[in-house]
Amino acid sequence: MPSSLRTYLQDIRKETVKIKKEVDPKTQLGDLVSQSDQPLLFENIKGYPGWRICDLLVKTRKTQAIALKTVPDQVVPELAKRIGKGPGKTRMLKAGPVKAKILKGKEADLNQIPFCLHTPKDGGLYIGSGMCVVRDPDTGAQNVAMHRIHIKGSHRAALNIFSPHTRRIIQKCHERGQAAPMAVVIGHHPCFEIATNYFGPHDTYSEHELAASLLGETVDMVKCEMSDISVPADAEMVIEGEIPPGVMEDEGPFCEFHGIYTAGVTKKPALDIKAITMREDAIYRHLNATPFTDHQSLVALPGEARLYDQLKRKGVDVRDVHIPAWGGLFIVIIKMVPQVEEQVRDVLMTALYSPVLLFTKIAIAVDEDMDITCAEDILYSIGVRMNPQTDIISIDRTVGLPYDLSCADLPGAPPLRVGGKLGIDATKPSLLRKELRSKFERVNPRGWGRVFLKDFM
Ligand SMILES: [Mn+2]
Repeated sequence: MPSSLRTYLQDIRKETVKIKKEVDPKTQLGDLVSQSDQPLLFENIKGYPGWRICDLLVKTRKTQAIALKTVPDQVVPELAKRIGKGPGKTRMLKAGPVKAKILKGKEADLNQIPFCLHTPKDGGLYIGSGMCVVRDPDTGAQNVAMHRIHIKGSHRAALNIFSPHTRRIIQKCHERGQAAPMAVVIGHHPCFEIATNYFGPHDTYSEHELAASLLGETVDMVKCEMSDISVPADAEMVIEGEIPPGVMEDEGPFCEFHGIYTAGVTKKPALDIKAITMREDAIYRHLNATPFTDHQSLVALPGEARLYDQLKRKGVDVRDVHIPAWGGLFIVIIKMVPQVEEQVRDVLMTALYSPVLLFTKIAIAVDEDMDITCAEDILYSIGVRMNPQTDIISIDRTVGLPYDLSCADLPGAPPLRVGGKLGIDATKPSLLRKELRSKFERVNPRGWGRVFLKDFM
C-alpha cells in the first residue's frame, strides 16, 4: 500500500489522542491543538457531519522518527542523508483515491470543508496545511511550497506567497497575460510536508520527487482536472484554482510562526477556486499556526538536516541540530564534540550565517551528552558550561530579520531592520583538554538508565 496520511495515522495510532466529543472548528479546535504534544484526531466536528480533522502529526522527534522510519536521535542525520540523495521516482496514473469525488464550478464550494480559526484575531478562516503546486509554463517543472491561505468566499481565497520559486512561476504566467494555475494539496504522509518545506535548489526535480526520496518509494501522481499540474494520487484532497493577473484581496492578520501578528492586513494575490477533488471520506489535515505546533517543526526540519550536512562536510563531529519551536525559530542548537575550542566558534558563525536556515539570530553549541530537544538540558549547559567572558560571540548592528520585532526598523529600507547575532559555546572543554573536559561530566544517580520509576508504581 502506498504511504499516505492514512498509513501514517495507523503508524502513530499509539501516540494519537482521539477526540470523540463534538468540537467547534471555529471556536475550540485551534485552542485544543495548542494544548497537546501528541497527535490529535477529532472525530466529531460541529457543523460537518462525517468529517475528521487531524493535527500535530510531526511536532515531536518521536513522531518525526515514525514518519522517517528511524529513531528520534537519528531524525536529522537520516533526513540529511535522504535529501542528499536528490530526487526519487514518481509515476503518472489515470486515477487515484484523491479523485473519488470530483466537484467543479459551483459545486467546488470551500464552505463544505471544515476549515478552522487558528487564533481569535485572525482575519478569517485559514488553510495552514496547503501544499501549493505550480507549474513553470516554460519548462513544465513543478514547484511545491506551503503558503497560508485566507478563505475569502465560497470560491475565492487570498495567498501569502513566501516561496521565491513559486513567485517566479506565477510572475511568468502573468507576464504572458495568463492566470497562473495552482493546486492546493491537503493531507498526505508527512514526508510530503517535510519535502514541501525544503527551499534549497532543485532545478531538475520537484518537491514531490524529493518526497519520494524521503519515503523511499515511488510516488503515484494524477493530473489535475482544470490544468496540467500533477498532484499526488493518495492525498486526501486537492483544491484547484487559478491566480488571475492583477487581482488582489485583503489578507491577514494572521499569527506568524513566532507567535505574534506582524503584518496586519495587506493586499495579496487572489486564488479563484475551479475544482475540488477528494477521497470519499476525506480527513482534513489542519495545521494550527500557533507556537509549538507542526507550524514550527515542519519549517525547521529541512533546515536542521541541511545545517547538519553543511557542518559534517566541514569535518565537524556534529551529532544533531535542532531549531526548537520554543525559540520562535530564531534559535538554532548544535550538538557536537569539539576537537578544539576555536572549532566551536567557527560552528557558531557558520550557523548564524548559514544560507540553509531562514531566521537564525542565536546559535548555541552543546556537547554530545545533552538532549538537544530538552530546554532544561540547553539551559543546564549554558548555566554550567559557558563562561560569559570567553564563550560568547556577539555581533551588533547587522541586518535584522524582517519578522523580528525586537529589532528596530532600518529607516528608509523596510522590511530591513537593525539587528545582531549571538553565539553561545555551551560545550564542555574540547578533546584537546581531556582532563578539564572530564571534570564537566554530569553526575548521574546510581542505577541511571537501569531502573525506572514506572516499574515501581
Ligand atoms: Mn522549491
